[in-house]
Amino acid sequence: MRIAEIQVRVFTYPSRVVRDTDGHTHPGPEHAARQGLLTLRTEDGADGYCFGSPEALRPAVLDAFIKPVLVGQDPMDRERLWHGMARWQRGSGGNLTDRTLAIVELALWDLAGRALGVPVWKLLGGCRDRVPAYGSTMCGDELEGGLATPEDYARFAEQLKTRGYPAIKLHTWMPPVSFAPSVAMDLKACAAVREAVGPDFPLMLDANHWYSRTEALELGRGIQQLGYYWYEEPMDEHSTSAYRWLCDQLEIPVLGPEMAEGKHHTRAEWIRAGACDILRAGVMDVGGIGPTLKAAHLAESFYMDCEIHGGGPGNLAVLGAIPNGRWYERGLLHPFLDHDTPPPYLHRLNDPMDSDGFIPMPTAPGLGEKIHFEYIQEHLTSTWS
Ligand code: LLH
Ligand code: MG
Repeated sequence: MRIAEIQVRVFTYPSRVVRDTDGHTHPGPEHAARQGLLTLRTEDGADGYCFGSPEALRPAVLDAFIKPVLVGQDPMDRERLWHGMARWQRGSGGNLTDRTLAIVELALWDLAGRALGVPVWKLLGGCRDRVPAYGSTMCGDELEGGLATPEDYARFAEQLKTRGYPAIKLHTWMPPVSFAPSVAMDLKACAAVREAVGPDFPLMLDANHWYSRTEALELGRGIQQLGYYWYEEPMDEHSTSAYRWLCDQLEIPVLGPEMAEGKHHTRAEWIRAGACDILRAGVMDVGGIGPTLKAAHLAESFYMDCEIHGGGPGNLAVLGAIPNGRWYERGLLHPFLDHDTPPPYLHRLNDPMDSDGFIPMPTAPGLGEKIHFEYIQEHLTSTWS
C-alpha cells in the first residue's frame, strides 16, 4: 500500500460561532464559515480523512513539507512518517505547525482503521467502549442572558446538569470582556455554580490564562474552598517555575500544560518539575494521536491522570485507549448554541451523549466520522492536491 494522492477540499457551512480579538469563541450572527477536509488516498483506493482549517492545509505547506514525506510511502508506517514530518518543523520557518502535523497524522490513523475495518480506538489498544463527558462552557461574555453574570453561569450549570452532564468546567471572563480579568468575578461565578449544582458535583475551572502568580494563587485558594476538582491554565504556560510555585501552595490539583509547545517532551518536563498534578494533552496541540498517547502513557508511569484537551474524534479515540483520562471535554457550550445537532457536513455527531453523560466509542472503522460528502461537494469553494 502506497500513498498516491493528497487532496484538500475547502467548503462553507453556516455557523453562529465567532471569535473575539483574543481568539476566544462566542455566539454571534450566522455567517458562512470555511472548513477544510484533507484526504490521503493510496494507489489501490484506500482513503483516510481529517477535517482541519484551510490555513493549516494551504498548498505551500503541503507541497514543501507533507508531500515529500508521504507520497510513495506505506501509510501504515505512521511513526516513521510522523518523525519525517516533525523533523521538517525546525527548518520550516514556523510554517509547519503542530496543528498541521496533527491533521495529517489523524488522516493516517483514519486510513489505517478504514483499511483494516477497525475503529482507531481499538487499533490503539481498546480500553473502554464509553467515556463520561464534562460540559465545558465557552468563555464568559457580555451578552444579555448569555454568560455575562455569575447568575447566568449558575442557570446554565443547572441546565447542563439536567441534560445529564456528570461534571462541568467553567471558562470564565477573559479580555476583551470589559471587566476582565477579575479574580473577584471569577470567584463569584464559581460560587454561584457550586450553589446551583450542590456540594458533591464535580466542577473544574479554566480561568483567564494571563493572571499573575499572586492572582492565580488567590483564585486557586478560593476554588479549593469551593471543592473544585481541578484548576487549569490560570497563567501563561511558558513559565514552568511559576506553575511549580503554584502547585506547591495549593491542595487542589493543578492541570497542565494545555497550550505549551513542545509536544510530549514538554509534558515530561512538567512532570519532572512538579509543575502539575494532572497532565494535559490534546491531539491538536501536540501533533496528533501518537504524541498524545505518549503523554498519557508517561503520566500513567507516574500514577498521574492525563486529561485530554478538546473534543473531536481523535481525542475520543485516545480516551478509548487509555485508563487514566477521566472525562471527554464536550463543548464549548453556551446557552445560545445547540451542541446536540451535527454540523451539516456530518451525518451524525462525533460525540453523542446519552442521558447518563457517557459518549460511546464509535463502532465504524477509522475515526468513525460519518462525513456528508454530498454536502461538501455542493458547498465546495476550492480544491487542491
Ligand atoms: O481560551 C479559550 O477560548 C479556551 O480556553 C479554549 O482554548 C478551550 O479549548 C480550552 O482551554 N479548553 O480546555
Ligand atoms: Mg483549557
